[in-house]
Amino acid sequence: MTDGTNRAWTMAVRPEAEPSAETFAMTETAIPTAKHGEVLVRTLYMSLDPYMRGRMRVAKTYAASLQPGDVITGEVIAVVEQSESPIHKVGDTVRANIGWQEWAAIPAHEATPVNPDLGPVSTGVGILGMPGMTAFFGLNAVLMPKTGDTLVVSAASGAVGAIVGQLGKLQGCFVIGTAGSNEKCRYIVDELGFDAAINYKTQDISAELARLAPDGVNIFFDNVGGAVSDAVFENLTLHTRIAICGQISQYNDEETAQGPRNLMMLTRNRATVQGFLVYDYELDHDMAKARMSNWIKEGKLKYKEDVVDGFENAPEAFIGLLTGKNFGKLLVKVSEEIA
Ligand code: NAP
Ligand code: FER
Repeated sequence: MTDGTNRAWTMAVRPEAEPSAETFAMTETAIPTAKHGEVLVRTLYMSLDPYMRGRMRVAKTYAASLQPGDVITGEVIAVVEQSESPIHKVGDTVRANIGWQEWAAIPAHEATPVNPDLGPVSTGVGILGMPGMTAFFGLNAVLMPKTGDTLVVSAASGAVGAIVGQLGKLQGCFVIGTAGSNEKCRYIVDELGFDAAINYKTQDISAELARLAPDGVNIFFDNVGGAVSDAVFENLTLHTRIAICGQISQYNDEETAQGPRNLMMLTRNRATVQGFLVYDYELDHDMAKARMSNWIKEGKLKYKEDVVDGFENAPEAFIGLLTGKNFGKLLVKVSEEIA
């Protein structure tokens, strides 16, 4: 039960490189009450995602930067505890952008219902939420795979990458993933059915790609940038298509991003590079969620969650996300469904 306190994590100090414990501060306030048209929600799971690092820097982007003292941005899965709106009733499970906090009173229309028939509610911020939609639309709408294509995906054991590789297999691609440990590499091949994996920390990525894909890489779903991207660029083929989903290897660099360093490879191969954001395809998300939910139920699609227990552990978990400590979609479990 609650003691009436709402804990929140704020950005205390803007990080200059890797975030550290000093980046974050916990605040305690009274749990608010919902006013007319609002709902009071209690957080079950917080989603920790790489984009949050971007919000901590001063940058011109589609979303405003965090200022010192602001609650860290983020989506949560929550339960409605009080409703002053006909849109949601007490006990409903919803997804909401309330940031890293245990409770919030928000306009009812800012809480999105999570359909429990599609899967466990935590998947609403994972495979059936933002990361899953990123995989689905980045692959299908941007890269448009064809049967027989060789697909390379980086950060392949992660929330987005693991889904990209499996969707690629369902579409008849030869799928190679890169990941940062032998355990992650074994997982994507043995459990998820990827054709091959490269440990980018211990193997010569470019040489391995040349061996595994002697005719070159047809499509590349890039989550990391840096040295991994450079190695893939050395193994392109005619008309390779590249989707820039993210560049996590650069997120802790305050300097302006360097590279890519070998753009002539695009010229030689008449290759195409396209960046995209998951929000570009929002109108089609429900269709993709229904389809992916069926594939999960049919055993065609697997997902792994890395659930860290306890609201107080969010900063440490987030720091680990930027160094590969997570294994699967990173979530923080904040409270039980039944309080
Ligand atoms: P995730 O892959 O579950 O976790 C991040 C992983 O990145 C880590 O586990 C780590 O795996 C890898 N990593 C960390 N530092 C790295 C480095 N220096 N070099 C190479 N790999 C590194 O996270 P996610 O949520 O699925 O996000 C993956 C990417 O998608 C991120 O770049 C994110 O920004 C992007 N994204 C983009 C959109 C969009 O709309 N465009 C939406 C969602 C996510 P290893 O152990 O394998 O290194
Ligand atoms: C992400 C990385 C970057 C992401 C969004 C962005 C939703 C957007 C960056 C920008 O607009 O500058 O993982 O996920």
